[in-house]
Amino acid sequence: MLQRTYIAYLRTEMAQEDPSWKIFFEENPKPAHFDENVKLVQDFCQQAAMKKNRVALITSGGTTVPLEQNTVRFIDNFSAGTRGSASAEYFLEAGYLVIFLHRSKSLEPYFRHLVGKNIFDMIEVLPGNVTVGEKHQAELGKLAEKFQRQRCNLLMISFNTLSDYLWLLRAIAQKMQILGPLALLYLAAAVSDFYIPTSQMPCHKIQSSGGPLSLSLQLVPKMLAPLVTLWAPNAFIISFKLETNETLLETKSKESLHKYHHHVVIGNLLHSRKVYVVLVDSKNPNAEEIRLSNSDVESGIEIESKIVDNLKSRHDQYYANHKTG
Ligand code: PAZ
Repeated sequence: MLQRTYIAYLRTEMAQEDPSWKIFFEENPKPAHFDENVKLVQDFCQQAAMKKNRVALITSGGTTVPLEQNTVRFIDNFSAGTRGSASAEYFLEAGYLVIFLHRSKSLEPYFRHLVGKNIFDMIEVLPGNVTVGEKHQAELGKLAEKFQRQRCNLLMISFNTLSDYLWLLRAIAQKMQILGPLALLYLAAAVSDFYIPTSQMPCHKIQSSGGPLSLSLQLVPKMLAPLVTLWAPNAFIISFKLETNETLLETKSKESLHKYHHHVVIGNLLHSRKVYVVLVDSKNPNAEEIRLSNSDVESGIEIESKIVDNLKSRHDQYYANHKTG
């Protein structure tokens, strides 16, 4: 026990001494509406802490990396927000309050079910009367009922750029400290590993008259280290690892877990992410797999329902251990 505490102390010292993440925040200004958003999060967490509610921070969607300060062009990270928005619904159904930190205009809980549908095909317009068409009533009614039941339990905060995301992630994690082990962080957003510091970005649109463009991108400091040790030291933390090469999936997920010492890494592959994930933790040498069968998929089961079930049990255990010291 003493040895574990000492190791945790050393990690905290190391994260504190590593200047790279601090420099990032010094060099990149905070996003618009930052203070208002942080106040919303603070109030949400204070209410939850008073009622001893569990709160899940879910990050979702991809970050952008602008190439110009007045941004016309940017580099994007792949993610539609399916994982995050679906998971948010399952965490809400499991009794969590949810802070949904998502890329602006990516998929959102409940509303995701309407994407690709034409609202004008769903309504009937008669003189002086607009109603939902009969064949859509059951589906829309069920969705609206679920959303209305959960809307007070859901706080939506949005980002666009990598820098917006990191500023908000740090502030939200810090505000969640008040919840101790009731807090769960589920980091599903696809976050760029490379960026251009504001000081090195041209102010105006890059002109093609300057010839072919060469870009030099800096490495983004690894924020999981300060997140785990300094910003959210008592929270239950889950990160995702996206790979395209199956042979690397488990090793890369384990490497991440051993480097940052958080609780679970969920590995997924770009093309099978909706039906297959591996979960690694520090207690089990073997990874746990979650795989949907064809019949699961046909009956509309989403892999996020199984991921959230699995994580809820792990969080129960973590919370129980924390309480007994
Ligand atoms: O949003 P989506 O469902 O299209 O994709 C989800 C995902 C693949 C971005 C997510 O599961 C994930 O792996 N996020 C972490 C990505 C990363 O390694 O940075």
